[in-house]
Amino acid sequence: MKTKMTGKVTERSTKPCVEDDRTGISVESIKRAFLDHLCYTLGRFPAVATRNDLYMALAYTVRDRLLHRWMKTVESYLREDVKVVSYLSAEFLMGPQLGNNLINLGIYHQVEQAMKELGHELNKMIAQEEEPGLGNGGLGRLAACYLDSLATLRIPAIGYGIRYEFGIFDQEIRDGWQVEVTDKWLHLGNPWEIRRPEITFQVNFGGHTETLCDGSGRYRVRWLPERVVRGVAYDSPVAGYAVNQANMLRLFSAEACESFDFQAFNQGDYYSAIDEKVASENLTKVLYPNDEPVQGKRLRLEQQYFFVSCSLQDMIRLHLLQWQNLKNFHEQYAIQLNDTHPSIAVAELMRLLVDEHAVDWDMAWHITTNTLAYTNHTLLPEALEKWPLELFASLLPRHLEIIYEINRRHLETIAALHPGDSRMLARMSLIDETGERYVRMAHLASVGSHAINGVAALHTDLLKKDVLRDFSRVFPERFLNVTNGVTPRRWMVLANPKLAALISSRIGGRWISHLEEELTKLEDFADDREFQQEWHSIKQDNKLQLARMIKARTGNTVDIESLFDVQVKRIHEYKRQHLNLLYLITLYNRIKENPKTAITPRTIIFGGKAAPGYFMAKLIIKLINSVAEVVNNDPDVAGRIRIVFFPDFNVKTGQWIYPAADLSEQISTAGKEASGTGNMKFALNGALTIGTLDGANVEIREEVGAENFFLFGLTAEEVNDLKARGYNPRDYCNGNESLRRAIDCISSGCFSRGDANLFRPLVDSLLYHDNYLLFADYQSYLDCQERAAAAFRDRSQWTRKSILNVARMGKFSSDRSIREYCSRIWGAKPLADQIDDADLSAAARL
Ligand code: F58
Repeated sequence: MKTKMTGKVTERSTKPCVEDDRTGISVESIKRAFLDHLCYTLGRFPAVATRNDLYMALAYTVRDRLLHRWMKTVESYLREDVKVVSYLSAEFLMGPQLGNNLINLGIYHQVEQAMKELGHELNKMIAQEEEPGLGNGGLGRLAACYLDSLATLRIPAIGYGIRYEFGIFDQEIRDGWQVEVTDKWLHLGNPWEIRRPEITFQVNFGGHTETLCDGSGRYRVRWLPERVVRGVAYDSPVAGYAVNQANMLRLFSAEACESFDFQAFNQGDYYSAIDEKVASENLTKVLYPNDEPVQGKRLRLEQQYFFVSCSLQDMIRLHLLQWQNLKNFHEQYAIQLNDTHPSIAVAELMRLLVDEHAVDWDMAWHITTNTLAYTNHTLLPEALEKWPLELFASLLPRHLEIIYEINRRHLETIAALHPGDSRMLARMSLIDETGERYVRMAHLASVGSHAINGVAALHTDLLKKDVLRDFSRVFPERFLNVTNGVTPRRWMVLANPKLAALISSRIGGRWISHLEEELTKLEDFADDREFQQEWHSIKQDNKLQLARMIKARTGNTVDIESLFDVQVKRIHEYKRQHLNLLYLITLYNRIKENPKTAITPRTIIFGGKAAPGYFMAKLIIKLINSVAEVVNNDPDVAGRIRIVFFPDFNVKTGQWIYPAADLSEQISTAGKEASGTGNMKFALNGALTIGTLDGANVEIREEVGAENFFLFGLTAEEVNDLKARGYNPRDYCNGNESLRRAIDCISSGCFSRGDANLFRPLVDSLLYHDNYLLFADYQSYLDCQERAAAAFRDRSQWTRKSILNVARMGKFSSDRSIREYCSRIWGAKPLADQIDDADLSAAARL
């Protein structure tokens, strides 16, 4: 230990004046602050501190610096009378915070040095952090990237969501099967959040409504709930990159309104007295781990309403701190609905305005529709949320009344525009009455929003043609596309520091916050042999690092000279991990037929979680592991193909995996993947893509150039045509010898120790349905893989393509997406002033 445990400046300090230990960013200040937190926040002295203590002390040190910026930011909100963006999302997949915060605050190197001087390794402290897995996949991670960009662009914004006690499960692989283990991300404490016991809101459930006339003779409705839950805010600061600004993620946790039911307690029934407490707290206990909506689960609707109500009440509270009434609410707030999960906001904002704040209906509707905007993230019809009417009525009786009234007016408008078209009315109604009755949440969101967007050009097109066709015809002006993006701070600077440094060495560091303008400058170096060499050797370093992780987590040894061919994403039939497998089985069969066959050595890395109740997805994981076991252990293969299933793919492991990939698998059936964002993370880290014309792949290919992208498969239109003509997968199978052999292999038990039944459901589903057209795309995929393999053999050409890919990927920064949301949907502007140290007292109120 080189420094005394004291808040005073040490003898070794060279600075004449002492920096504030809560805000200072010199090595000395950081050391003092760290030791101070270790001692006085955690009650530990260095000699007995565990790795977690060290991580916590450092996290608190960093948080102080974030809070300082956050308070300054809030102060300038108040001063500048700004419009605030509220991003409502049931999921925020933030990933580990420490490393990212160090980068955004620009103190990575000072902190590394400070820790080194105290005898600690920063890397290990960063690795100690449990990631908050409060999301399932792309949608939740997109929300996190957007928070990063909002702060970086200095847009006043708040992320609103749910503080799940258990996030997405941890995945273990046992005997080749996925096993779900509960994610106890809070068990060692969460140093980033601040609980705000005084920022709480009541949320009602159930009961009934009654009408009354208020003092001024107005008709009013009162909701008499059966149950009341309290939502408590937890805030985590979100720093922008290289700016003096921090925004906030505000997550709500459910608590009982009274700790005990005193009546039951007095009667001596202790257990039923705490029943209600337990029931209330269950509300935010666990994230639903599905990548499709769980239809009809009461708790899920409770979660959605709970966080939406808390968030809207919070915005109204903040608004009324500054304004006398709510008439200009839509001028002060832009609320983005991240898919339909928060779409109950349409009815809740109306309820709060009309019932609680006595705003008349028309004015309330004007405010609501001008505040809300809706992003759709899926085209899969089965993924569109709808709630059984009975369930909805029993939980949210007042909201159903409001929805009926919205619907009445909405259908009146449609009827006036399309007289006599009763089928159109039925299709556009907020209530699905074709069988069991449902509330259609995408319809509710579309009617209640002034803007509706898809997340990639193709997706928005298909949305307009298909899922929301009627709405796009009636309200064409509401529809627009905002292609997704990812933050280069986490996905390049943090995940791939060596590549980031190499890029900066040639084009300077401005690219980190101006990706679109700056990254193209790399094109000049694509043919530079020395640069290619450096580029390649960084890829090899990243592959080596991943190889070590693979060894540690799976026991597999992989060769870093082989092509690292990676498919990491949720496991889903439409994403077609099993198409990748069919290719691998085909390669294997070729080797078995002729062990001398020349093939480009490949390491195929899969990763991803399956929804716990999604049988077919779990069977795909089992099949990957079963094929891996046979192929990896066959001496004929002689290391030319290695298949690895990397367990527990999440943000943290993603940060190791993307930078190490040579080839990125984006092979969904065209028309099914709304955008994809993994495709962007891979390409920004120098992987080439093998993919279909689906989601954002289309735009990635346009940007990087057709010659730098391995394209295969049917287009979305061809998929539809083929299905319309009548698709028979067996014809494809019988007509293609190598496909037939691959399928035979699986069904005869080659990969299941002779058990012909294990994979039968998968094989049968392909042979008899093949909903995602694997067989139709099989040959094209095979040919394309061969082209990729051949290209990889020419290192210099491959590296050139890799450089060009990165150079041309600037469009896919989430900064560009957020700029588009700001100008085209939200009408939000960056803060004008660079924040100074003005009086912070007003900020303290928030
Ligand atoms: C994803 N959706 C899309 N949903 O599949 C992907 O194409 C897109 O890039 C991404 O959104 C971001 O726009 C997605 O991740 C979910 O995880 C939902 C979670 C809640 C239940 C329903 C699915």
